[in-house]
Amino acid sequence: MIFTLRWFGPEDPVSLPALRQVPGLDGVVSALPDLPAGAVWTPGAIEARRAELAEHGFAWTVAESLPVSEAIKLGGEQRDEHVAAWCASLRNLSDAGIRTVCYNFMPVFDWIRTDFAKQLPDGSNAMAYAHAELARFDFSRGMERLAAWAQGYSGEEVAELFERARELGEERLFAHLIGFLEEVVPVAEASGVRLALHPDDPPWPIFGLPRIVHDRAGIERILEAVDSPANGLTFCTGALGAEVGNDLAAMASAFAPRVAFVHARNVRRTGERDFHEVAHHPSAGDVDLLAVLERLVAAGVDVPLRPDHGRMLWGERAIPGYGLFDRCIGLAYLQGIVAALERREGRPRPAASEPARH
Ligand code: DNO
Repeated sequence: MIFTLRWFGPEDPVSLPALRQVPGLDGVVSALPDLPAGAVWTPGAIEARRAELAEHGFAWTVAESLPVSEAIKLGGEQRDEHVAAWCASLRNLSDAGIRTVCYNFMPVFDWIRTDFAKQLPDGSNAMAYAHAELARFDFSRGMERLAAWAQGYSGEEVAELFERARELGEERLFAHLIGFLEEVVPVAEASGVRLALHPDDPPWPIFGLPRIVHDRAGIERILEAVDSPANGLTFCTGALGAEVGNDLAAMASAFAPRVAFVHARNVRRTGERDFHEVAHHPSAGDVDLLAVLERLVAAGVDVPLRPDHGRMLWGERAIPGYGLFDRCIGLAYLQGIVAALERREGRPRPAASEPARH
C-alpha cells in the first residue's frame, strides 16, 4: 500500500511541515478546491500545488476530489462542456504525474453529518450522524460549502436541485453515471489514470434524493457496466461501514481488482441509521479494518491508502474529521497491519532508511 494523508491546501490548519514529521508517508492527497465543479484544472494550477508539495518533499499521489458538477449528475445544459473539462483535467493531472483521481456521484451533497463535534465519553469529539435529525435542516437560506464539498448553494439553488434530483430518481442517476463513465474512462485509460469512485456517505438516500453507490449490488453494477481497471473504486470503510448490511471483508475481496484507493476509517453504529466516528483502533468501533486489509493485501492490492476522519484530540483545532493527532494514531495502526501482512505475502515494505516512493 502507498501511505498518504490528506492535505486540503494552504487553508488547512495542519501545515506541510507538520506532515513532514509523520513517519512512513509515501505521498499526499490534495485537490484544488478553489476551482468550481465544471472548471478545467489547468496545467498551471496543478503545477502550483504539485510544486508546493514537492517543496516539502511530498509527492502529490491522489487528486481528491475532482468534483463532478450537478449538470453532469442531474443532466443539465452544461453537461457536455463539463464532461469535456473533466477529461481535460484528467489529462493535465496525468501529465503532472497524478494517476489516481477520486470523485463521487452523490447529487447535491457530498458527505454529510448532523453533528460536527459530538462529545465522546473520553473527552474527545468526533462527527456524528443521526438520521432523524435531518428533519431539522433548513436550507431555505442556502447551504455553505463545507470542507471537501465542491461548493455551496443559495436557498433557491438548493430548492431547484432538490426538485431536479428527486424527479430524476435512481435509475436515471445510474444512467447518467454510466454515460459519464463511458466518456471519461477511455480518457483515463489513455492517460494511465485510475478513477476512484467514492461511495455515498452516509450509505443510504437522504432528503429523498437518489443515491446509488452504497451497497455491494449497486457498486457491482457500476463496475460491470464499464468494465475497465480504470473504472475503479475508493474503498471507504467508514462510508460503507455505517450500514450494518455491508459485509466489508466480503466486499473487499469481491472488489479488490477494482480498488484504486482506500479510505480507512472506523465508525460506531448507534442505531439503524445513526453512527459516530471513532478511532481507527478496533476497540473503538464496528469496522474491522484488519479483516478488510487482510483481504486487500491477500488480493495483491497496492494502491494509495489514507486514514480517513478521526476524532479531534487534545484540544486541537482543525477541519472537522481532519485533526492530525487521531489520523496519525490511525496511520500508525494501519502501517503496522499492512507491514505485517505484506511481509507475510513476501512483499516487504522498503526499509525505514530507504527514501519514500516519490
Ligand atoms: C470526506 C471525504 C469526501 C470525499 C469525496 C470524494 O471527508 O471522504 O468528501 O473526498 O466524497 O469525492
